[in-house]
Amino acid sequence: MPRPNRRVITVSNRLPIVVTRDEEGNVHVEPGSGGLVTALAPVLRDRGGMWIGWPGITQDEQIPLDDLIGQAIRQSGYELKPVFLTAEEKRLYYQGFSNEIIWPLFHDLQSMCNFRPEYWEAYKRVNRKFAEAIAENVRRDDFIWIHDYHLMGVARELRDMGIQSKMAFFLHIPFPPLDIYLKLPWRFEVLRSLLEYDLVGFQTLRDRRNFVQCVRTLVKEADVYGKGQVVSVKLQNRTLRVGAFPISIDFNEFARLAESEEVAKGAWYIHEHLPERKIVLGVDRLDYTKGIPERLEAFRLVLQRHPELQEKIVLVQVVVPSRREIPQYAQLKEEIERFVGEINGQFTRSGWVPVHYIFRNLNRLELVAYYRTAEIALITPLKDGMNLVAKEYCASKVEEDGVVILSEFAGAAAQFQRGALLVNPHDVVGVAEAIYEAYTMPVSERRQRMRRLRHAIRRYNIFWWVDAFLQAAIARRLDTFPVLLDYIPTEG
Ligand code: ADQ
Repeated sequence: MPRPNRRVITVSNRLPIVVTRDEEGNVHVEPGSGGLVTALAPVLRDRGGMWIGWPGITQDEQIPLDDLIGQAIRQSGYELKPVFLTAEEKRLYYQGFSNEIIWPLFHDLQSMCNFRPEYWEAYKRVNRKFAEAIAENVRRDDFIWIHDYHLMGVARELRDMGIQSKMAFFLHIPFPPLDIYLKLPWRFEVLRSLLEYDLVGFQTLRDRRNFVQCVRTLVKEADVYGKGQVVSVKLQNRTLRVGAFPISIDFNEFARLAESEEVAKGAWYIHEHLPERKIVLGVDRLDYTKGIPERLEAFRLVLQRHPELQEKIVLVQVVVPSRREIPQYAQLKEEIERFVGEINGQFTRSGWVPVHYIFRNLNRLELVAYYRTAEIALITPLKDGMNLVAKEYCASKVEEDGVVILSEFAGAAAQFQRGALLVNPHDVVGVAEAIYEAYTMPVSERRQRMRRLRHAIRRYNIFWWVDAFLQAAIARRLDTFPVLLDYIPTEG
């Protein structure tokens, strides 16, 4: 473990705060509440660390945030340092380089990339801005932990500024195979910057292997050695570690919420309106990587192939609005809505609507009520770093009954292979048949599978993840890690 007095400086694109405006135009700031914040908050509080990031509104909006951030700091118990972006930086660095290049490329969708040189220039500029904010606040002994694909270039900038502190990076999205990575016009610069960290962490062994293969191929002097969860990369003058750390959730928090009276009431209310029907649940951010149209097609197919399921199941598809300034996202929304309309038009009978479509943010209690009440979770991304919805669903199944249908291409598949029904999301017939299998699965098998899943998620929770990552960054020996598995499909 890092020395107890070593401060942790966490850096992510977004600060863990939510800035909202009420009907009268007053601005409010509240501390964020995701899994990462929950896990890192005690670490930051105990060690006196800080979180550096963009507050989510641009300088051009001219909203004075100082007092509000001061308030958020008092509530969260650790320091928050905002990095301000202009509207143009947001457009080129965030929407452009991060979300029109790296996001699609790293999810194997190179045809959706928009490789504009001005995006790269802005990315470098903003990464330097983040590096400057870190340099102003860091002490020699601090541990700097940088998150995600928006900030891959920060290490290079910091080293150029002479910062010697230990630095680690975690990539929340997949790392692509060599053939795809090679398409990136700035492939050497990005790789070289990643190699400036002391530890680079990925979600799965597959991502780690992809990264190592890119390093071996593109960086002639690199020598990779070791095996297991964490390996070492030796360069001319230094060595860094590269590892796989499957991110997780605060299991107990979800289980506790699921057992609360509010959630029990909410869950009852949802099912009361869908009597004697099994609920198949999909929950995703609006994103083309989540495979929502393919999933709808599979649902249509199961109703056709097994007509006895008609009037017996409903698909509740929750979509969280996201990145709507990017045209592909707006198109996707239209495609989903057209598809839902078509399926409902084709199958609806008096008293039964097959697809219930919800397009908005749900609060935690509503979300957990859906998790708790749905008999089947249908989680079929075309590619996903991990997928926390799958883990949240299992943690919320306090009665240990429920079936997970999960894409082989979600990072979570490796950990779920003994409990979930794993599917190829492109194989819509296969997904349709998995829905049928889940629907007809005997209760004893459902329970056995769900128990296994819950056991693994309870054990390898978000607190385990933070500890494992910090240990890999600092520990001398690396033999204390559990053996991680990969998922490899088998025939038949
Ligand atoms: P995401 O792509 O956002 O994250 P995911 O891991 O599924 O994907 O997390 C989504 C989060 O949003 C979940 O915590 C869920 O509870 C929340 N959420 C979903 N629907 C909601 C709704 N309607 N209302 C409110 N909240 C909702 C990226 C990567 C993932 C990786 C995570 C963490 O793309 O692969 O698992 O980071 O590393």
